Order: sequence, then structure tokens, then C-alpha cells
Amino acid sequence: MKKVPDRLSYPLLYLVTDRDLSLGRPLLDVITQAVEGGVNVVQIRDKNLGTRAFIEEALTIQAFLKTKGIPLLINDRVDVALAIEADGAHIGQGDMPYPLARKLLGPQAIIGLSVDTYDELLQAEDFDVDYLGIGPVFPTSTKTDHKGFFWGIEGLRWAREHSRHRLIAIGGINETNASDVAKTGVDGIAVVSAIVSASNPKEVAIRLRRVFS
Ligand code: TZP
Ligand code: MG
Repeated sequence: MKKVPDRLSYPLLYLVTDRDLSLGRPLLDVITQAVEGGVNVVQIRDKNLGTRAFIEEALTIQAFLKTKGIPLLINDRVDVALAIEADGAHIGQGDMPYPLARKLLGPQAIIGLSVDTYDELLQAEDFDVDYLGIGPVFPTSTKTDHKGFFWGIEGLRWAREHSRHRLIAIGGINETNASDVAKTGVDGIAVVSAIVSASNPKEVAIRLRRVFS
């Protein structure tokens, strides 16, 4: 089956935000440093903020990312992505189904889909998603509501062989394992805690970016 044309610049060093893990720093500070270090796409993920506060935060981050030419994606909230004209959305298996998200956001939007199992990865062959988020690769305390399955390095290799899509690995990725992950042939790595909880997010981003060079 054919590939979906790229709307992102691969390989991706993909930052997913988490206010609670950001050591009390404003998200914008962490994002600014991460982008200086080589992060080239940002997803705002917040399961707790109310809609208005979420939108305010997203607009602030969007204004900054626009000056850098870095795409902004919104986790789960297709309505928010649409309302603020974000570059796209990232949806999981329990969120709005991909065809409906595409219908709402339009043909130009970037849409990423999480796949948590082999079956979900194979089912995603039917969808013209921009990329698949493959996770969790390793156990992580950032996301505990998973199905008890971890892809691991072997699983990523399997995913690369069985999917036509761009693949972004996520879950427990840090400076010690990122290079093994990159060697599986994935198109990017997505991290939360490795960057947002780092005392120096820029330095960590620089080192993570190097695994693709
Ligand atoms: N989806 C699968 S694992 C995960 C998400 C959002 C959390 C990744 O966080 P971390 O801190 O990079 O392990
Ligand atoms: Mg979700």
C-alpha cells in the first residue's frame, strides 16, 4: 500500500508535554529550551486542564512555535485543535475514531494515531494517518493506563516490517536507550519525562537528536 505524503520533517524528535512532570517550570520555558535543542514537533497533552485553560495554554505555545516554524499537535482534543487551527491532533484508540477526526480536521491536518498492540498497528493500514505512535516501548511511570504490553526493541522491528506508515516510538525512551530505538528504523522518538523533567531540557534534546545522525 502507498505511503502518505510527509507533512512533518523526519526524523522527529517529538516532545509531548506534561505540566505535572515539568518541575514547576512553565511549559513554555521547557518547550523553548527543547526546541533550541532540536525538538521538531510538539504535542500538548493534558488530561486535567479544563477546556478554557487548555486553550489559553495552547494559544501561548502556538504563538511561540509559529515563530520557529515548529508544528503543534493537540492530544485527544480534536475540538481544540480545530478551534485554534493547530497543525493537527494526536488521537488514541479510545478517542474520536480516525475517519471522523479526519473529516473534522480536513485533508491538510496532521493526524497521528497511537497503536498499543500488533492488531491495532495492522488495522491502521486502512487509515491515511500521518504517523503512528508506537507505545509504550518500555515501562514508564508517565503513562500507567496501558494494556500491560510493551513493544520493546523487537516489537519496533516487527512494526517497521508490517506498517507502511511513519512510526514514532514512545514510552520510557531516554538517553540510555534512544539509540537502540532509532536503530530499529523508526522515523522518530517521542518523549515526555526525558525532556520535561530534565534539569537542562536543551542539553537532553541535543543528545537525543544525535541518535539520528
Ligand atoms: N503514550 C505511550 S507511553 C506514553 C504515552 C503518552 C508516555 C511516555 O512518557 P515518557 O516519560 O517519555 O516515558
Ligand atoms: Mg488519547
